[in-house]
Amino acid sequence: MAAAFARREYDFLNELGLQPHNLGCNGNGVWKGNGNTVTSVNPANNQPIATVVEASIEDYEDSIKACGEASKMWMQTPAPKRGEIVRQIGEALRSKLELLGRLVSLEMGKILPEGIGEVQEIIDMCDYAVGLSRQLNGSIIPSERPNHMMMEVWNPLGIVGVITAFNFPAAVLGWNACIALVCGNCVVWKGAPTTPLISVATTKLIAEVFERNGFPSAIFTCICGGAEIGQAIAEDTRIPLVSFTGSTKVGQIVQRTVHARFGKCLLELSGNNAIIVMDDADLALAVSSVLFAAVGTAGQRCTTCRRLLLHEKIHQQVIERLVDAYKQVKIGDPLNKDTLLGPLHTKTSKTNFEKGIQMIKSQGGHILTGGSVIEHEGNFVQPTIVEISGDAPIVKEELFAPVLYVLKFQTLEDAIELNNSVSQGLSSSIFTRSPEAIFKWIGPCGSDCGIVNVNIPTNGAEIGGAFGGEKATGGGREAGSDSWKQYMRRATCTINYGRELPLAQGINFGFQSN
Ligand code: UN1
Repeated sequence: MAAAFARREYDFLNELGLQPHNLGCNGNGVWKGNGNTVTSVNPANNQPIATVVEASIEDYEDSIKACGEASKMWMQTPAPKRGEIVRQIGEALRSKLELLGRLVSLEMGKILPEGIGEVQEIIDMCDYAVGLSRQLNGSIIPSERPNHMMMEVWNPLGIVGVITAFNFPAAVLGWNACIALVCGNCVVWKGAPTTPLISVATTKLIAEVFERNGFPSAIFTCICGGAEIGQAIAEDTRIPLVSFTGSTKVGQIVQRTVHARFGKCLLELSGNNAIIVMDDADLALAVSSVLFAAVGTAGQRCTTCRRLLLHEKIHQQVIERLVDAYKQVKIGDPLNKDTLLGPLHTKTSKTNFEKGIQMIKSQGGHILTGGSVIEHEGNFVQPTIVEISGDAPIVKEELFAPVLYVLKFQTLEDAIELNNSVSQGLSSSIFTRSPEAIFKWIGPCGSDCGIVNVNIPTNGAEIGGAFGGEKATGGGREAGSDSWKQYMRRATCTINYGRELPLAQGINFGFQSN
């Protein structure tokens, strides 16, 4: 008889191909795992959900070999055919949208609509990538030489390593994998060690599509593991591109390692995102936006709003409305319909919140609401608003929790300067009705971030745009727009179809062979 999950409410995991004990590496079409056994824990009560056996370094080696083999076939498959496979992956995900969304909510701790939204984000990426598979266009460039043709051709890289974080355990994989696959690359994915069930369930769905179509499932390889596997990917010369999502600190190590072997990196690192509210802003719109941006996902998005910059004229009014809104936020089980704020992902996150609050107080911060952990078996904390000086060192850091710093300003220039005064440069937003302020904000002397919004929150980006940030956020761009170019190598081809050898720059080399 099949073993049963610890709780009946976890039985839905069967429908995603999961069991109480799972193997975490799909090398060569066979699930295996000879590494550490990790327990996936429900952040709402810190009770085990199921276990996963991670990959050992030997498992990693086998899987990469199989992936490399599969790569030869995949890169020669016509791009629109690759798009067709990605279309079917989108369909497979659609058929499990609710179930997979529930798993995201259960294992990561975000509320159910956000869990489902995350899976929807991969589906959107699939749709986008299907269209893209017929538009990986190169270009023809006028040659200065007679009877010469110059053009750019885009070819696959081979294998793309994708290392994702706990906070978006599914969507960020989608941004990278959908594009990488239509571009003709195989994918090696290492999800966060604390969300292995999402990694395994997602990979099972994807592997099934490849197998059904007669392709080796090693084209999409999942390797559950910790830092050791991450390091192996960063060091591996068989992986020309490593896309990494995580902290600036770890990202810097990944970048150094990958660059040391002349590999390419796509980094999506820490944010410290601000919302500016001008005195002409629609305050109702601003308050609802700040609530979603600062409290959504329990403040664990890289796009979470951490700094609220308020014009002095509306400063007090916005604080009052916001404190009132914060008090109404329902905290609880992320799977419950009314919950707006679920738990933090791990016990360590809860401890970091406590340490952060102590630091805020020691740096002169004044707590306007919240500021405490909630005594409960899960990792719950109160959504918190803090009044603090913009110079306090903690304001410059990314505390991955629902803590919002409120700062006051007098002019738009001051607000922009404050926005740009941190090392990170991911997302930013202004609330105003003034065209002058809007265009200044998005222009050369405005926000220095990769995402520059107007009258919407800092988070919740659509997949059609390029996603990523400047400065310590790492400079990478994922998802839409022309991000696909990073997943391919550009060949500049000059073809001489004449019988002469005219040289560029008019150089006469003075030799003619008969
Ligand atoms: C992240 O937190 O790593 O824009 C990504 C957003 C989401 C993605 C966040 N679409 O908030």
